[in-house]
Amino acid sequence: MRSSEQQPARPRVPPGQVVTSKWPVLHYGLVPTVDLARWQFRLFGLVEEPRTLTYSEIRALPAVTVTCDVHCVTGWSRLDLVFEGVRVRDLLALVRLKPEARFVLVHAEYGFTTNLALDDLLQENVLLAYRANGQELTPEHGWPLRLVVPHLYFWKSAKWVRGFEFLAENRPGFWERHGYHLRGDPWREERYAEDF
Ligand SMILES: Nc1nc2c(c(=O)[nH]1)N[C@H]1C(S)=C(S)[C@@H](COP(=O)(O)O)O[C@H]1N2
Ligand SMILES: [Mo]
Repeated sequence: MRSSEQQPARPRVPPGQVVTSKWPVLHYGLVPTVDLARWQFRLFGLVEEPRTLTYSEIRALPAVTVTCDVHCVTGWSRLDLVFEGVRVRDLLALVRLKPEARFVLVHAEYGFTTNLALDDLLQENVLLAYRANGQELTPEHGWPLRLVVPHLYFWKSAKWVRGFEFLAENRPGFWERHGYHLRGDPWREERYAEDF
């Protein structure tokens, strides 16, 4: 029994989630074949000057390591994944956002998209990752580059990312257009859009 004065400790896993010791592979469609020589990452939309980075430019940026838990909206959670890559905050220092930029549409291979508020993208633990658990990402987990947004459901962590489009208004991405929540906070069980 907890005393009436104490706040209950936050549980490790959000409501409705079951921990798995595996790292499931989940995505819509096929794993893309990527030609690194032609690969680029685009920062565009509401920026003063759009910017395109090559893969070696991304890999040359300062790397950070983030250990986090991930929560898939289908109900599994995987604890303590260790991602290594570029902090999105640091990457965005390379462009000047226009003041009206408040949202981001994340673009990935084959037209996959997901939307985020700029505030969510700028959280400290949000990475563009190229390594996980001490090894290069495998293609099925998003190599050569994936987004990792640990504080939101894992569908926001787009694999095979190719760019960020900065927007004044929130534009739903792939899963969001299919009925998933616009933000997707697992602690509030923001699984589905209210009006579906
Ligand atoms: N490009 C792309 N990224 C994606 C998806 C997808 O369908 N396409 N699915 C998302 C979902 S629903 C989940 S749970 C995670 C799964 O990542 P994992 O396969 O590395 O566990 O990827 C996310 N990123
Ligand atoms: Mo998911």
